[in-house]
Formats: sequence, structure tokens, C-alpha cells
Amino acid sequence: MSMLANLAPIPELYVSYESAQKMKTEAADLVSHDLTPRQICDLELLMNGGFNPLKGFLSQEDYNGVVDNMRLADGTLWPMPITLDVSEDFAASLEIGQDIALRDQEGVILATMTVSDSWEPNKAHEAEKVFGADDSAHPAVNYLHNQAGKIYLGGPVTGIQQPVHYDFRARRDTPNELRAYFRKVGWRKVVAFQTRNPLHRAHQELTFRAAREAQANLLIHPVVGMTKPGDVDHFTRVRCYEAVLDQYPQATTSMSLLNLAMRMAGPREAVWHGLIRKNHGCTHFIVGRDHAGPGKNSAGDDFYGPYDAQDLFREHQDEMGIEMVDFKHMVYVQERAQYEPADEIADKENVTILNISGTELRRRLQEGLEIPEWFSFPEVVTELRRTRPPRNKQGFTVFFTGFSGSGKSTIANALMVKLMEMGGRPVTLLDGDIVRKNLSSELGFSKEHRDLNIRRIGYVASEITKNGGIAICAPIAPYATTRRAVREDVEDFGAFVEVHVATSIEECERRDRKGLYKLAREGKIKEFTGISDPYDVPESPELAVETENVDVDNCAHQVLLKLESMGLISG
Ligand code: PPS
Repeated sequence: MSMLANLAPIPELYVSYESAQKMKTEAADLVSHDLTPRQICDLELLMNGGFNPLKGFLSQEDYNGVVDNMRLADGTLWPMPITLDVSEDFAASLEIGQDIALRDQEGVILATMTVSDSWEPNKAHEAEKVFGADDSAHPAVNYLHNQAGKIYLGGPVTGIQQPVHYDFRARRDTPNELRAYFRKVGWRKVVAFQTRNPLHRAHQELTFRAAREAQANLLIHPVVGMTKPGDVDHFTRVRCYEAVLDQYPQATTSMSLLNLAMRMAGPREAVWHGLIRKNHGCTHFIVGRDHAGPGKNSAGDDFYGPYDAQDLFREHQDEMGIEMVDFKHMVYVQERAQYEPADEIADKENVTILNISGTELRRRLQEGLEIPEWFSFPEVVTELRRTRPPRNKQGFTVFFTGFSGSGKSTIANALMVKLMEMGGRPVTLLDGDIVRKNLSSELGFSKEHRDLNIRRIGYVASEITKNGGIAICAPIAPYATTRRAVREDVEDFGAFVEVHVATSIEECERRDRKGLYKLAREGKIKEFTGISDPYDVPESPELAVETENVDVDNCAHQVLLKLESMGLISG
């Protein structure tokens, strides 16, 4: 297969400017759904043709086909369920055939959708089929179970306007804008490079080789929508890409940003990425080792084989109409001062092969260690160091959890004082009682209210962490899923150290400092944690402290030692 691009415009779902103005006024009468960040990304690519041939969020029949055999009901290849998940209450308020307004998080109307289908999906089945396992260590499976609404709505979308972006506007292109650009500059063969990481020298070599192999122009097409939790933020990455762009021949290389919400679905994701790039006018697509890999599963193994994505792509590429340029792992050969594909080095025994993994790079950045010139470009390293200061200068959160009266607040107070004595970073204590007085004064102790309380604490802690401070939280936080959600919020910006204050319920009741256990036993306080309400014992906290026969100073000191071993404070 050797192909040239058909660069005719592809169908979009937008109405004309005049109709859009009219629809905006008329939509005031429609029921509204406020889109989540991921749904906004999906909607943008639906509307601009990035997800061509989809005409809206999947119907139940299309969804079943996509989940079970990667095909829409009419047989067209489509590997990823693009679904509009909503709450049960919202779904129950709608009727089939009704038009709803799809709004962004500021309430701006982006589209309308005619609801053709509403159903409760089998999420465990979706996880198994689409992501390979119903294992919440997979970010998309976690999203499916813990963030996505219970009901899916399907139906055709009518586009009113693109989601608004204030950043890097000149670098964002719709499929038709890219197609027009390729037509204008006469590019008929274009190889796309998908990435969610900063570009280092190995990537540059890989993309050069791919362009040479396909005798094609190169489109660097990084994802700036949603990537894997913990990735380098897209602002930093785009500044890095811009710095590296100078290293490429201008006449044959271009860069454009893609507002895609990745799922990290490995093989299926590679096929999806290929279809999206075809829609953007590309003829070739680079698939490397472990394409869109989600990391390890809960047993510590990889979700997918390193070349599964290449195999699935190869199987479908004729039908897809975009050709794969496959790559093995690139490594640096010191004696020849160049990058080579690991599997093509014939004289392995006689040369020194160097490689720095993503994990090793993060470690070096975190610890402020050297990053050699053979690995990356000085401009990229400077940019990364600026946003990722070493760990002992970053913000972090210590999150105590345990029963009422377990000693959380006392240890948290002692820890705060010790950290303040050390200095360097501002420290804030978000104690359970204090938070309930200030942030959450209207809340009670139902599951819903407790979750809300913890999410508020998590939000404040993540802001403190982002801004380089230390947040110490000390609520009961009885639910594991909520603690996990807070961990994710915080880990976007710094370390999350969960400390289980493991005092037994019997001991807490025996101490009964505030006399609450007595009242709980008498039924005078309802839903009391440990007595008449559940507590999920943390399965793998960073630290568990025993408080029986151990004094407070020692408990706080154990936390300090943990922080030190994690590199968060210097010894
Ligand atoms: S939660 O579940 O995390 O939102 O709880 P939290 O905000 O930490 O609040 C716990 C403090 O409120 C007092 N209290 C109760 N605790 C548990 N269950 C019930 N029903 C309840 N009613 C009041 C209790 O004193 C907790 O304080 P701590 O500091 O944990 O002893």
C-alpha cells in the first residue's frame, strides 16, 4: 500500500453562522447538560470531523458493536466508544426524541443533541472488551467506574460553535484546516507523530527516520486534551515542542495541537489514533513500542504487550486507509554517537547502549540530577526543570485518615509544627473539625455529604500543593474511592502521602475523648463511623501508624522519616 492523501474537505457537524446565532437564542428553552472536560474534548472532535464518520454520541446499537467487535452497527471500523455519560436523575428527566443543549463548563452552548437512545451500560463488560481488563489501575477503567455517569445518552449532534481555547490558538487546527494547509503547501504524503510527552533526541531521530522511510512530510501532532494522569502538563510540553521545532527542516515539518481526550487503550487506541489522523489528512502514522500504554495493572504487569498496538493496526490498516510506520525502541549507541532502533544493532556486544526511561528521567528531574545532552535538548531540560523543581522544593499533601479520636489531629498538629520548624514551605492544616466549621459548615454525615466534604478538602489541598505549599489533612475520610479521587487531584501537582492512623475502634471508644462514642452507642448520634457507619481500611497507604503505646512525638516523627525517604524534605 502506498498512498497519497485525498485532501478534500471532510464533513463537519456545524451549522452555518446564521443558523448558529438563531439556535443559540432558541436553545434557552432546552434542557441543558453541562459537559465534563472529557466530553468537551470528544464533542470538539465529533463536530470538526476528527471522529468522522461519527455523527454524534454513539447509539446503543453502535456502542454494542464498538465494544464487542470494534465496529459500528453498519460494519464501519471504529474502536472506541464515544459516549455521553450522565446521571440517572438527568436521564430520567428526558424523553427519547428530545433535543438537549450541550454546554461547556461556563454555560456556553456548543451543540444540541437529539436524544435517540438512553441506556445503562454494562461497564464491567466495556472495561474487559475495550481496555482488556476490569481493573481500576487502568486510568480509563477508573474513569468509567468512578467518574462517568451511570447512564449513556446517544444521538446525532448539531454543532453550534467550537469549544473556546485561550492557549496556543494559532497552533490548533481542525481536520479541514490541516487538509487545507496540506493542499496549500502541496503535501500529499504526511506522516503523523502522536505524542503526550516532551520530545527528546530519541523522538527526533524516530520521526526523522519515519519521514525518510515513508518519503513523507512530518506532522508532529501532540495531544493537548487529556492524557495520562501524572503526565507533564500540556503548557510545558508545547513550550518544549516549540523549542525543538527549530531542529526540524521547516519546509517538510509542521506541528499542530490535537484536543483529544486519550483513554490509554493501547492497541484499540492506536487504531483510533490512526483514524483520527487520517481525518486530519495524514497518510501515515507512527506506532512505536507500547503505544498509548496505561502502565502496570494492579498485579504489577503490563496491560498490553509492547507490540500489540502495532499488530492490531497492521491487521486493519488497509481498511483504515492510513499506513503504519512501525518503530522499535530507539536507543543511543555511544561509540557511534547516534540513536538506532534497538533491534537493528548487530554488534550489541561491542558497543555501549545508553537509554534513560521515563521513570528515570522523572527521578533525575525530581532529584535535580544531571540530564545528559545525548538524551535531550538543553531548552527542553530547562523548561522541564522550571515546571518540575526537585521533590524537596515541590508542594505535597499529607492525608491522615482514621476513626474519630484515633489521634489524627494531634499527630497532624505535631507534624505541622515540626515542618514549620524546618521552614522553606508554607504549611496549612486542614483538620476535620476546622474544615467542618469553615468550609463545610452546612454538611452532615451521610455518604454524600462526607464525600463532598472530602472532595472540598482535596480541592484545597491540591491548590496548596500546586502552589508549592504543604497541606496536612486530617479528616476521617471513610471511603476508599473518595480518598483515591483526592489522591488523583493532588498527584497532578505533587506527592500525596496517605497516613492511616490505625488506632482500633475499641481503643478509640475506650478513649472517647469527646464523649461521642457514648452518644453513638445510645443512638443519639446517627451514622457514626465505626459504630453505625462504614470505614474502608486503607489497603496500601504510604504509612500506617499505631498509636497504642506510642507517643505523639514518635508518630509525627515516623511521618517525617517517611517524607524524608520519599525525598520530600531534605534530611
Ligand atoms: S468525614 O467523614 O471525613 O467527612 O468526617 P470529618 O469531617 O473528619 O468529621 C469528623 C468529626 O466530626 C465529629 N462527628 C462525627 N464523626 C463521625 N461520624 C459521625 N456521625 C459524626 N458526627 C460528628 C467527630 O468528632 C469527628 O472528629 P474527629 O476529629 O475525627 O474526632
